[in-house]
Amino acid sequence: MNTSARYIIVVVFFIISIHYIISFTHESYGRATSLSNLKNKFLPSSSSSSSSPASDALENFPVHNSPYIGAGGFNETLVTDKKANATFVILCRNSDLGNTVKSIREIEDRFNRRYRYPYVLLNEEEFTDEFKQRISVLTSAKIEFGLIPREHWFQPDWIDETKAKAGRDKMVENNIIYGGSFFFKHPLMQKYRWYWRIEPDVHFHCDINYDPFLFMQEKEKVYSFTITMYEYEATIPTLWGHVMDFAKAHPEYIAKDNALGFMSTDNGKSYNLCHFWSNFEIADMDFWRGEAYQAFFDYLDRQGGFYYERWGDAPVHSIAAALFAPRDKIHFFSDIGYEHNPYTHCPKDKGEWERGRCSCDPARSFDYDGYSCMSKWDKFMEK
Ligand SMILES: Nc1nc2c(ncn2[C@@H]2O[C@H](COP(=O)(O)OP(=O)(O)O)[C@@H](O)[C@H]2O)c(=O)[nH]1
Ligand SMILES: [Mg+2]
Repeated sequence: MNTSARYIIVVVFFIISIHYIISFTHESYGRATSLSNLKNKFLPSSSSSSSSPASDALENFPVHNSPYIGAGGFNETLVTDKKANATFVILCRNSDLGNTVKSIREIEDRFNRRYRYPYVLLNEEEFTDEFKQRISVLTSAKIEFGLIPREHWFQPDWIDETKAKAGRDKMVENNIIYGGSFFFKHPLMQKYRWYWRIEPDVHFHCDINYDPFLFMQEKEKVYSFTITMYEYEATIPTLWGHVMDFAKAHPEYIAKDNALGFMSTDNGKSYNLCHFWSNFEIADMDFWRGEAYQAFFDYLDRQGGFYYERWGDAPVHSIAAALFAPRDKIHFFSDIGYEHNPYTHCPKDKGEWERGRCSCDPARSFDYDGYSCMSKWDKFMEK
């Protein structure tokens, strides 16, 4: 072998060695110069179509060590030490599928992928197979799909339909008080004490880095909210009168240090229409199942106002919480960024907003909007 041939061999050997050393020490260089990558670059695309696009994509994509990507794909940082006996509950129709998917996706991302609380979805019709399948892939938590019993949904026979129709025509909007109010009686809900109500098409704007169910349990709260506002008077013209009749007849149910003063500044004579917006609720079902609320609901139900007027579950739940629970058992979750069209509660405390990595704009929070009752709540709780 002559000198120049030997010289070329040494140079080639040197280049190959450097290539291997850099391949091992620099991942991106190794990936860029891997044989499969070079093959993809230089061969026409049809020749690589037989290989799976997913594996190509993974190979070419930097996978970061992220706390969110666990061995099972998600839920790596599952919090398992202590859990409450709790569930999410969603009342929805088959036609709400797309929006229900969005709501569950958001609460999973912001909270539940680390806690894996179960879901109960309720409908007065059977959920379709497509509905169940599309919901089931969203979480590894248990999901149960329930049918609401007829008597928990439809208008009872003793209601005068002509009068009820007149009420419906006047209000246009069709309330679903029974569906929204009887979920805690549903057989699938019996095994749970705490629930978190979610609706299709709501948004969770901040990370929730602790367990609100356990918070409720440990602080002995019974009811919680994120948004409070005025109710339309036209939907409840006679409700307050009936509430006061009940309260007078049953002083034994009225809690000491209750929150009546938040809703009435003349000791119950008139109602200022403030209520908690019940599309978001984390609450204790033992409270709804208890004697006071049961007697209260039965009394209101006998007045027929759920049908003749449009009494909603929001004012009924709110008034019950205000009357039958001490005020310090009602909790405002200031740190849970929540949106139900058209209103958003966004944490205004900078620390909360930053810790939650919130995607909402605190300047546009509903809290101190003219239609919100938040400033009344603040003032009432300061006293
Ligand atoms: N299964 C079922 N769910 C319903 C029906 N109407 C409303 N809902 C659900 O009840 C909740 C409240 O309804 P929504 O239209 O959002 O009332 P709003 O928030 O008071 O305007 C949502 O979770 C809906 O998906 C219905 O006819 N059947
Ligand atoms: Mg709604």
